[in-house]
Amino acid sequence: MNIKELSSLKVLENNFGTSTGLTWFASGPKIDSFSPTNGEYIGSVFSTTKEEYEEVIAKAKETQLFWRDIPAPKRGEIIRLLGERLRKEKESLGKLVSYEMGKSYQEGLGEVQEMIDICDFAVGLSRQLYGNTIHSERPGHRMYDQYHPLGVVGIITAFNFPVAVWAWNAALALVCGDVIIWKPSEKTPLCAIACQNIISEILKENNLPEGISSVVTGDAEVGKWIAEDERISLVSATGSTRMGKQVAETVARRLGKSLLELGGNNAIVVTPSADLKMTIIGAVFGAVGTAGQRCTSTRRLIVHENVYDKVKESLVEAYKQIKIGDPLDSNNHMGPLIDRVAVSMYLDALEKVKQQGGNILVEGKVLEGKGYESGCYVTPVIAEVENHYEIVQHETFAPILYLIKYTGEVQNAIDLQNSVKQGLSSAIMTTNLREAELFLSQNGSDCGIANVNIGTSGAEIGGAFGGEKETGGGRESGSDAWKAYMRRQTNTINYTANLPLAQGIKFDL
Ligand code: UN1
Repeated sequence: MNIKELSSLKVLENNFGTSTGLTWFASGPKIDSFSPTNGEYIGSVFSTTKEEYEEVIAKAKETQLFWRDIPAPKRGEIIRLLGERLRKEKESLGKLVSYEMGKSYQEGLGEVQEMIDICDFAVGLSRQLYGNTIHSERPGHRMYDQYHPLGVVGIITAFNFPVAVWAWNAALALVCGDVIIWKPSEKTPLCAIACQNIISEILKENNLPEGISSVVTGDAEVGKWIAEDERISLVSATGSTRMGKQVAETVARRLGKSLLELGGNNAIVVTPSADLKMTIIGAVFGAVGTAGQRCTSTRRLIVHENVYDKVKESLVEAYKQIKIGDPLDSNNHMGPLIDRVAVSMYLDALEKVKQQGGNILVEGKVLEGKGYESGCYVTPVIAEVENHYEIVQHETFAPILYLIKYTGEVQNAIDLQNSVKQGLSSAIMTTNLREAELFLSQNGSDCGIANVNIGTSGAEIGGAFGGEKETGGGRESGSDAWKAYMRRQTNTINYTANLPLAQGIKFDL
């Protein structure tokens, strides 16, 4: 791809990795960005030094006092403009995502669509930051709760959704009256620069000050500064469970708030009554979409013995059709993994599957030759395994789909589905109402997302997104996820000349 096509995003105009909203600076070690699609060097950014970080946080802190005073619907107007600008930049930003991260162009566009959708959602939300009115137990008293801006929000994002996850957090936090500091993955710094350039123009056009939306770049050390920083009220972190545990511990030590969206080990349960055509499409997209690097990717297929052989055959057949190659070429279904480190993790996992007794149905390999020069293209794998294998219990960020057989009642499949440490996304394919309802009941899936007759990935922004157990418990995006970005206050007002105490306590002087 010709990177000049992306000139509207200004990603190559400067190579500073720090921004306080309107201006760019930074002088720390260089981060180079290479495209996994062809191995070519795209550009570099200078990472943020500790002194520069201090400058960013001081500015953010100061500006939050200004921003929290702007009426929420007016803040919403800025997000409306952001959504408008994203509509204009959808193709160019989608291309950059595809080129720098390696997901298919369709999925790159899908990611930008999520950004647009969350902006629309946040604009409406800016007039709906409701609290409840509560009937007081005391005469002449009124009670209600209200939500105030929280302060500075730190956003740590992963490479796999290099723009959308920032937007989920940014759009909500900004309408809620918070200011934001973003630390993107060092694997996709140019996507972050593009987003920051987009929001920066809107801030400039509206004469808004520095410090509303900032970016800092660097490795885990920069993430640690954010997690340790008492001036940051909420740390929203998306990534591996390992990273999330470190962030959670550090933030908890200072009793700060964290919002964690970590690993998944997502399964689709396929019951005897499942529509198999739908099942195969849902499972294949879930397993190979984004080359298996979504946190909602389908990792396990738990299939009833009555339909097991049929599902197995259809899947193997479907995998033969998958075209792997340049993600910007719309004929291809699957692009590369993010880098060679990811490739070696994939190979390592395949080794373990074999060692632990798995039966490989569709072999995995690293592709070589024309078009595959980056060394990041691999083939998607299907392996027959048992759920308790150590490797199956782990999230491997690669296109490896595990096939697991269950017998008897659907409860047995649900138990297998729940027998992992992660709890993000889950699905059941069934036309049996009893099975579907059981799966969604308190005795069913223990995940934050539970679907019927759709796959595990591709959640809409309107629902709260996140999961339980080692997935971290946070909820981002739709529904009432905004509440995490605000502080709640309960107010009681006495409009009488008496002072009755709650709980019926008598206290006279
Ligand atoms: C992620 O993988 O970090 O459900 C987020 C999906 C997307 C979000 C995935 N809406 O696949």
